[in-house]
Amino acid sequence: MPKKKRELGDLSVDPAVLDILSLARKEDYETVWDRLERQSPHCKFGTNGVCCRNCIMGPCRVTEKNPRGVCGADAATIVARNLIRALAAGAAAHSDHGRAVAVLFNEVARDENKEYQISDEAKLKAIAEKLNIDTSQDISSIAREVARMALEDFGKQDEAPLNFLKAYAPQKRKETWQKVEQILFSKTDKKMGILPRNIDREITECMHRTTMGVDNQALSILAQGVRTALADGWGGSLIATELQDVLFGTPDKKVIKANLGVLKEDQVNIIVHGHEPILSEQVVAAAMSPEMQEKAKQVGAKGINVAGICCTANEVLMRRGVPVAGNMIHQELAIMTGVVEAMVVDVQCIFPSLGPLAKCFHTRFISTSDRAAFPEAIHVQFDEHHAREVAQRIVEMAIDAYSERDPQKVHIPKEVEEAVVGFSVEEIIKILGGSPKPLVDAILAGKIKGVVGIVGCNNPKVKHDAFHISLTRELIKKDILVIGTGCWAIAAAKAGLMKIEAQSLAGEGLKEVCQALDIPPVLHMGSCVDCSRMLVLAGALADYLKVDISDLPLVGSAPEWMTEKAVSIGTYFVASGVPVHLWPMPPIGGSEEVVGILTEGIKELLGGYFFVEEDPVKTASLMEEIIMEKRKSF
Ligand code: CUV
Ligand code: SF4
Repeated sequence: MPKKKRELGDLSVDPAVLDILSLARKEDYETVWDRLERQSPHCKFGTNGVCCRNCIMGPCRVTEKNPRGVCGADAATIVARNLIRALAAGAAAHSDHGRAVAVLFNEVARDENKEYQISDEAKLKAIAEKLNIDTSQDISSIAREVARMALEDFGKQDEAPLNFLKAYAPQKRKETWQKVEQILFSKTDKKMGILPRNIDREITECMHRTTMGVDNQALSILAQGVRTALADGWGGSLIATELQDVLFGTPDKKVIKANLGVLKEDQVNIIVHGHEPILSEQVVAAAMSPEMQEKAKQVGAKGINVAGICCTANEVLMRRGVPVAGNMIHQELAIMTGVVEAMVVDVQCIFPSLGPLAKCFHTRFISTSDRAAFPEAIHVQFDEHHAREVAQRIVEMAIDAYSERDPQKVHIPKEVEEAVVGFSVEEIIKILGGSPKPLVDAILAGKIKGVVGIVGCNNPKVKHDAFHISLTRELIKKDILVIGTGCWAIAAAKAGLMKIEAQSLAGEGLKEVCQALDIPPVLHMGSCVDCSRMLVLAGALADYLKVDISDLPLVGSAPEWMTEKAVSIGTYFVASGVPVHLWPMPPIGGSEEVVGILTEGIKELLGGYFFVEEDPVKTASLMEEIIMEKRKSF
């Protein structure tokens, strides 16, 4: 007997999603929600983090009656180890992306790659200045020096903190981190470093420490987790963002369109999905070329339409104004519209279900990265040294597919929204007239009570976009400015919260500030690696006021999170001094000790901490309380 399906209306608040989902049910296309249902109820040991598979004396599952694994590890050890393994994987994903950008940037700086160039010299100089590089040299010397310092952060073997962390983190926060290392040492007699030395090394050390019989104490394990998260936020992710801006341009304010309605019935539709703009920038450029547009006309299409999904979408919408077809949950649904000629992917957040699904349509599901293979995909190997050629080949494959489209299967939801996007820190400062002062003044005057950064993901366990949207609405009503990235940002764009008209949904104070600056009350700051932009913004405000980030009325949230990357992001915000809300509950419930450290103990040390809440309205109130408390001493 098949289980009873959840009511459609419980799955998403996005009408475009519900539209395609009813089609899916009619046509029997399988979705992420169907598979979730078949996986439910989930294993309790896994949910609580108390299942250990780190050696084959196990796997072990600890319980109250049976509190130790075969090696003797208790719940706290197992939960903490599992958590930082997930964190390390997340940090690895962001940082391996950052490495690819740094390696390419180094080649461009050395004139060894002509497919890409330095597009934003001003940004390059700004980065160089932070890194204390002599900016009176010629551009390529500056670039080579920046590249060297970036690559060094992936490979240096000394004990000094990362070059980029030293250059970018605000003064008071760096002092806090040093102080915390001293406190932990004096309290425990064990060195517990939290300042990252080398991005790869911290990830490796997480793996080393969590293998059988190494680090067996929750605090010690979690301290290494903090160090690894900081290596991501102020290292790998930051390097990705900064060097991508130099190569592809720093985002500025622009209007884009969002939701499945951006797909065009009379055009060749190409979806770029995944994470790295090194690929998607080239696909966008190739598709826009007169030559390819002409080829599309020859097969009877009016042109070529590129749209994005997930963080690749965020990258190309921030810099090129490319429309976004949807967030993580939309990936299968986009193919079900029947008008996607090619779904082009690289790495991260790409369902392996896409290959078999694409087979029900004319859609070419094209994988490109040597790090990622998918069942039933067509692999077109991307190569930075022949980027244009490969991108053109991909576009041609899409054009070829157009004539195979089955008109019977075409079903494009009508939903499209407008959004004002492109809020890099540089653009925000520019809009403020060149300094953070007007924003700080608005906060001091109470027109803006504080700022909440929302990030990350959709998770089919949570009603799609519902938490993102109601939390955002509640916050702006309370005069709290909302900034953010990732799939949250796409949710907000689709819901119309990034339109200028959304000012009317804000409280009086926030509305006044947004009207004066001509910005929406909800700011799109980019992709997940661009969470580093939020760190940089927080750092700029802290340095401007000569305080620590933990003194500022800032709160973070990942209300529909699912990836390991979100564990890393949440932790680097906490470690940078920001309280962070999470929903769903992370898999740590099996150890009171770990829960205690992450929700309380860490607060005294680093200022930030985690809290969990299921209800968006309550979450907004809790955030307001935190912000009002911080404002007292501010
Ligand atoms: Ni990297 S990590 S679902 S695309 S935000 Fe989207 Fe953002 Fe989470 Fe993945
Ligand atoms: Fe079991 Fe210990 Fe091996 Fe984990 S490391 S599987 S707890 S014996």
